[in-house]
Amino acid sequence: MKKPAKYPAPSYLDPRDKRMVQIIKSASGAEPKAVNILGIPYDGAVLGRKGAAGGPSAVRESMGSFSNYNVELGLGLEGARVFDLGDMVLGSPDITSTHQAIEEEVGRDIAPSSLLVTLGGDNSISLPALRACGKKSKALGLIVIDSHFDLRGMIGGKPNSGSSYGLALEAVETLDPGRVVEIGIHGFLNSKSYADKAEQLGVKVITAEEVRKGGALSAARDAYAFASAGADLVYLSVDLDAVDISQVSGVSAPSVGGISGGELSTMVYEIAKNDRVKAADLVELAPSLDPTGRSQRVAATALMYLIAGFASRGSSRQ
Ligand SMILES: [Mn+2]
Repeated sequence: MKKPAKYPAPSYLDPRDKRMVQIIKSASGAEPKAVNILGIPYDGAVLGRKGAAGGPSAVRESMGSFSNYNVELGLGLEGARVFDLGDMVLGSPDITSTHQAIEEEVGRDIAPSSLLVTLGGDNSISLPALRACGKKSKALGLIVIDSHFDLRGMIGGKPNSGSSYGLALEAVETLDPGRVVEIGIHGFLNSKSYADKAEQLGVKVITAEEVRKGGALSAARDAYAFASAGADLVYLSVDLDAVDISQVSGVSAPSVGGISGGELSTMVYEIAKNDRVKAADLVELAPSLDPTGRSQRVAATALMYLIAGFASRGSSRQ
């Protein structure tokens, strides 16, 4: 069961400026050759501060501010096929059964030649989404943009918002750590034990400082080359806490020294241009923790660039 998505009405009507909210349509099921958006308003597994259940509706609200054209990219989204499947209705306090429901829904929503974007929700939702993608692929690749490794195991016998990639590497047979990249790791935010685990597994790490020094475009290209080698499906997972606290404070664990919202947009655009990227998530936005609305704007901007990347597929602009 899903609750229909709600977008704001355009604040003005100008026939020469079609707004993005006039382009996104509701759909009851995933459409082929389209960006399909699914809300997962769940924060029952967050290790820190709650609020991510408000993420999907806050991102949609913020979409009201966008036109459909991007001067820098020379790209218009007027003809883009973008559908919103609505929000999952998740009432159970039980994490395992909630994750099962998410896995089944994501499995249904990966359509041919489409990109599914799930709006979290806490970072725990990446695990059932990866399990669903594992069943759709012979060789799965994973690109993570996050301040944290999230390579933990279960805590108290349960998955949590810091365990998604660690548990996915155990549970998803088609996910080889040699096709996993983590971008944006920085600061005093991770233990040595998990840094060692990443290295031992062969996970590629691109730190926030390396993104600043080498540029977001090159980081995204390196990451995609690594994650897609031999893969038939690549999953992109974006934890908004990768972005510096000056732009994103509305997350469970805000970080100083993170990447910028612009760098995030550049990276998700570059990665989403590739056909094999069939699913992505934007997680951890907790709008109640940022009354300025800035964090939700960063998240909505990242969604715009994911849509733009998809719309650029097959064009000469690649
Ligand atoms: Mn994180």
